[in-house]
Amino acid sequence: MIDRIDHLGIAVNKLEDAIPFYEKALGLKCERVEEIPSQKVRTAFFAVGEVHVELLEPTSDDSAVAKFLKSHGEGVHHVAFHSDDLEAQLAQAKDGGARLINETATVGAGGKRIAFLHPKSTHGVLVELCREGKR
Ligand code: CMX
Repeated sequence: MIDRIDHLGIAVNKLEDAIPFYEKALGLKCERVEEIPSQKVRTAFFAVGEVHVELLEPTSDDSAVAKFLKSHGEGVHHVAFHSDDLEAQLAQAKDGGARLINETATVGAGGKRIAFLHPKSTHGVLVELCREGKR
């Protein structure tokens, strides 16, 4: 069901300060900036082959990313795996001992369906599972 890494989420203090590094120093192109009110973030996406880098800037002090920045500083925030069957993937994760942050998928950037696994149950990495469309 998991067929690729979809994106790496990187927490940054300000998109406008971080985007130039990816564009000028790495030569990548910012495809789009998108605000996701439900996650309290603004995001910027860069394609690297079929994988993306997603920069995450908090839009509120009580957002998950603001809390992460306070405790960890800027850096890798999550790894997102693409799955062709999100419901079955979540059931497998639960059976395998992962703690589901989202029991059912919610809508994230680009209209994708997303769900997170708690880092305390995944050897320290916040894991996102995602898929386009309805299932
Ligand atoms: N990666 C690894 N560890 C992390 C982490 C992360 N991104 N975020 C928190 N943790 C660790 C903390 O360091 C802490 O560990 P210690 O107890 O050893 O210090 C522990 O997790 C805290 O866990 P908690 O008290 O249960 O939860 P928090 O209130 O800190 O929230 C989390 C953490 C993962 C449950 C919360 O951030 C969450 O629900 N995330 C999912 C949603 C999200 O991240 N949205 C933003 C991105 C949206 C997008 O990509 O579009």
